[in-house]
Amino acid sequence: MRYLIAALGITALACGGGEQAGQPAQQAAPPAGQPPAAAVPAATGTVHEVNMELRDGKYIYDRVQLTIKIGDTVRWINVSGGPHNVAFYQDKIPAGAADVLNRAMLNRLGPLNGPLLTDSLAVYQISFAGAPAGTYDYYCLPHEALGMKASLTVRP
Ligand SMILES: [Cu+2]
Repeated sequence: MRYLIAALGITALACGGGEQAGQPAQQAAPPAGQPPAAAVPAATGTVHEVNMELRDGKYIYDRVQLTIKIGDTVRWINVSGGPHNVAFYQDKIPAGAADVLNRAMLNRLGPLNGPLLTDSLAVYQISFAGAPAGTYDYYCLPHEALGMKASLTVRP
């Protein structure tokens, strides 16, 4: 997908630069408003926020249990006590979820393992478009031993 976007960008630049006054553009640009060729699972546009905090001496996700719908997005916010991250347990997610998550999670440290957020109020978000329904248990890599864990339920 990245390559496709890059190629389109170059094409657009080449067209614009090569265009002479009084000459029609030679290359037809892809029709505007056309959906991308690849099938992209539908996103609902709903965003759920989960704060990651050090509160009363405990490292927490402020929503230990959160239920969302397939296609929703979850946004984690580094409020205090960081660095924090979001890492899913390989054996505590539905069948087929790992592939979806590994595609949806940007800048991963490794499989199912999101980047460490160090900046105050830094955010990390994951789209659950195309994700299988079920329970997703996750933890914070730096604070797992201190009990920083939570669970998402994804509903159809
Ligand atoms: Cu943490």
